Amino acid sequence: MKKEITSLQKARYAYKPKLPTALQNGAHVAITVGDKTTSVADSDKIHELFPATYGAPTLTFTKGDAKTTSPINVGVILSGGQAPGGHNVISGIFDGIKSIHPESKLFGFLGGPSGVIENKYIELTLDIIDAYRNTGGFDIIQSGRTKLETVEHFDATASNCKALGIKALVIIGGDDSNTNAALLAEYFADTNKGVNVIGCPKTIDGDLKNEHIETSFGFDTACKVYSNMIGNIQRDAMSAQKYWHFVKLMGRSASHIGLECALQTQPNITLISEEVEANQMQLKDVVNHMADIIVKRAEKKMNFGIALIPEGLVEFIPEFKILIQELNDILAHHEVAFQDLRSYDEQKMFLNKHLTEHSSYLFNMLPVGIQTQLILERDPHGNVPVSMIETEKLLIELIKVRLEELKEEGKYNGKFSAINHFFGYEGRCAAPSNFDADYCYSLGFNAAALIGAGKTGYMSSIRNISKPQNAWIAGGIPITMMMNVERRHGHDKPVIRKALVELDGAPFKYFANLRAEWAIGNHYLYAGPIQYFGPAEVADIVTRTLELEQAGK
Ligand code: FBP
Repeated sequence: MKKEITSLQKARYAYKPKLPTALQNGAHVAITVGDKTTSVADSDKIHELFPATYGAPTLTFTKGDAKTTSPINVGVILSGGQAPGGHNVISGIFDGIKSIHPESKLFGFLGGPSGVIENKYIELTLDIIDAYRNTGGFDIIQSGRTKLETVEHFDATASNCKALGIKALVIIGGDDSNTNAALLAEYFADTNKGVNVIGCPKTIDGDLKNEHIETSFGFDTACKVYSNMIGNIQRDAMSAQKYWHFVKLMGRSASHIGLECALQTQPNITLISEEVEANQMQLKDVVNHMADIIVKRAEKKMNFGIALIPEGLVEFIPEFKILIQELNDILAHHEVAFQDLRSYDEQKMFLNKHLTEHSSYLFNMLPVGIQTQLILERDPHGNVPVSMIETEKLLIELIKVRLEELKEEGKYNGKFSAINHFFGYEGRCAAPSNFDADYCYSLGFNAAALIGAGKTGYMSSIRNISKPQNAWIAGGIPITMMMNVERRHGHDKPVIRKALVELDGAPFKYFANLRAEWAIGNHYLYAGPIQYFGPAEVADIVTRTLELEQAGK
């Protein structure tokens, strides 16, 4: 049966993503070499761990002249959670290496990093690429969370790449996957494997960013999808005037998604995990803060509202942070013994034996549902699956109790009826916005330029991205520059430093100035669905975060 496609998909196939000027002649570029770099912290340790790749300079590209070169075979891996625009990164790599030499080949390893270890791959031909241009999802080769970490993994990767004549491997991933790209690049350089490694910054979470990586791809589209949904709920709340909607938003640790959606929709309450931590707020403080706003709105006969809750909140509430660290260490150091325990009661006894007194007290106070969610299996990078922790439900229950207390004290006379939502998967595979379509294609094409220049251990970097594409700056950033040492899985590890919401940054300050008004008045904004066609001020807008961060630059 012929595969059916929608009219929109057909129209999107025809969309030609825009490239920065430096890449408009092809992936042959002229290179300006910047200063040697150091890591963001723990430089001695990172230097010691990455002797072959540490300290490389930043690179900036301008248009180059076409040269006679030989074909280059390249491998690509999609790693970690889906993010809109992954297919465009791949089509950018494809078109980029073909611009270097028409006989260059692109191989896609299937199912994430495990594909390269197990040698599962397909050759990505023009027909395949054309069927995925400007589409959402990672289904072209699928993704996975396997961690490339052991020497066996590295050796298998090298020999599988070599068998296909692959000279460079592109890892499209978040902070953890790009950390692994750096480890792989180092190992290959140290052992002269003849395979280079390039990273591309992916994650809807928006937490892989710094001076040179201004945003990770997918954040723009995902936030626009969630903001549209939040706007729709706000309209419903205004219409019915009877529900409080508690919306948990994906984003793992950082609250970038929550903050961006707040800027796009102006809801009544938005919790920012980084602020909760900075103010050392305990769970009861968070509950009281939310209850206070609910009471104030009830006094104005508004028993409805919207609250946005970042999914990583619990990891930032100091008492929970300690509890989670202790649970991580127990689960990492007693993995086998813990898995052998048959019932939850036995597991709980085991945990209580190893937790400190304070953490054990907190753990036992929590509803059983939350307890079991806190001990769900960590991903291969040691991350707690925060998307599974029903923080929004926990808050609703605790707020109900608090409002009852206030009622008894004669301080509240409203009605609290709450509905919980979780927005995450709804946005991760949306068709990329024009911004993400252009940015991702440019990141991929630029990765081809780094490969053509024979670089390794670099992340593809496109800067100045709140401006039109002609002003975008293409180049490469050594991955080691973004690294520091953090405790993961019970051990100190070199990792890319996560970019959390900066409380002295322009986006947070803008939000903090206005949130009191948003809390009590109804200043809701309705972003509407992503527009792929139409005037630039509707179809090509960037996130408010990027706009505020780059204002005046
Ligand atoms: P990445 O960091 O891999 O980009 O993942 C993003 C994310 O969507 C997080 O926001 C979320 O917590 C997590 O993936 C959920 O992943 P999974 O669906 O594998 O449980």
